[in-house]
Amino acid sequence: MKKFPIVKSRRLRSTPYTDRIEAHGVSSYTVYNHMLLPASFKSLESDYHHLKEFVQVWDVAAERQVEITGKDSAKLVQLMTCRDLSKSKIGRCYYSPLVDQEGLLVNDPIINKLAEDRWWISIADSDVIFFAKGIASGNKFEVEIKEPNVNILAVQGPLAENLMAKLFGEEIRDLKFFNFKYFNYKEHKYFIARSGWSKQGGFEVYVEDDIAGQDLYDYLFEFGKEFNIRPGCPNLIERIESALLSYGNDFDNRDNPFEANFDKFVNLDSDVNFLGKEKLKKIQQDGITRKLMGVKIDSNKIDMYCEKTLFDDKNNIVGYVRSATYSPTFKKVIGIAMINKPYWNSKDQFKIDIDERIFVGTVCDLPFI
Ligand code: THG
Repeated sequence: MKKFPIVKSRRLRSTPYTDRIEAHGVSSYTVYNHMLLPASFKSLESDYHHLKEFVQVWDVAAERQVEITGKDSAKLVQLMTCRDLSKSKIGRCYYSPLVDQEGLLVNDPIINKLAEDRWWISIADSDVIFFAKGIASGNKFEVEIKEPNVNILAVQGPLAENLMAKLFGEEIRDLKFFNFKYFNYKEHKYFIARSGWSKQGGFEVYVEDDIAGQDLYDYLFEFGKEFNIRPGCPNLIERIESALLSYGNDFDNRDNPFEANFDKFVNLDSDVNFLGKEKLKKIQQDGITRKLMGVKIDSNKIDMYCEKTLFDDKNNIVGYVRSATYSPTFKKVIGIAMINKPYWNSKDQFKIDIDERIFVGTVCDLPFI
């Protein structure tokens, strides 16, 4: 595939860490929430092996926050998600699908509860702020909605905890998965959650002050030498193997939460009020006819810039691959695909055209690892 440079502008926002990651050899970017998100450093495969063994610092400022404060903030946040947040606690993070009035997916953020009347919705790549403002205005809610200047640095990998303990102290080891707390280093205070878009373990630092963030970036590399630290970013191979879903790639506003395997986050039996609740009840009763599953393809490469159709031996459509990559662990292409119901049995075979050659693949369950 021919490669083209991407032109920077104010519309395509940089982050407080852009100068640093460019000095550290970022080799490609993607665009996420109208912002630069690094996609590779040394190479996808080199970054992948390193992430699974050591520790990396990621500029994931593109995971923007939508801050909702005020008297009706809890009502507004609940209206946007099909996950029951009525028993939610301050200091916790909640992975929560956002659904519209049709019962279709709008985003899959982590919702952080900072206070009863203060929430940060840590969004994937869609304009949640306008969705929130529309709902607030239609309901005449007393809320303030804004995008604060918060820029996340993720520290990911099996050595992340050891590195973070050196900076923030041993008590950071007690922070539980999907909990957050404030920790101090030097003169700054940092909001730190145990979370991150990899299954290798780690933390996310929600930085509220650019200078504090840039200092932290430099300190992490200084203290990280002994842990073989490297700059990194969400890794396509690792995240597909782990089945961490990507809004806009694996699912979007044409799909409902059952099709995206979000069943455990769709709380239809609770008495909370959210958009699309009745539609989702109907969808659940009728049953879905397609869902996201894994695919393995006997090829050593695939370029993904649009959905790729899968066919059975009679040329019926099996489904569509939405993300895929070569996996050095499986020694073949693995992907996430929307698969039609007759083909949900693991091991069902299909054909796929890659660069005008026909390859054979099989359907499988997620995650791969
Ligand atoms: N961190 C933060 N914000 C984010 C992301 C992130 N916003 C955008 C995007 N990622 C949102 N999507 C996801 C998808 C999966 C997870 C987090 C955010 C995730 N899932 C765990 C899993 O699948 O095992 C845990 C889910 C659970 O059971 O609660 O971590 O990465 N700040």
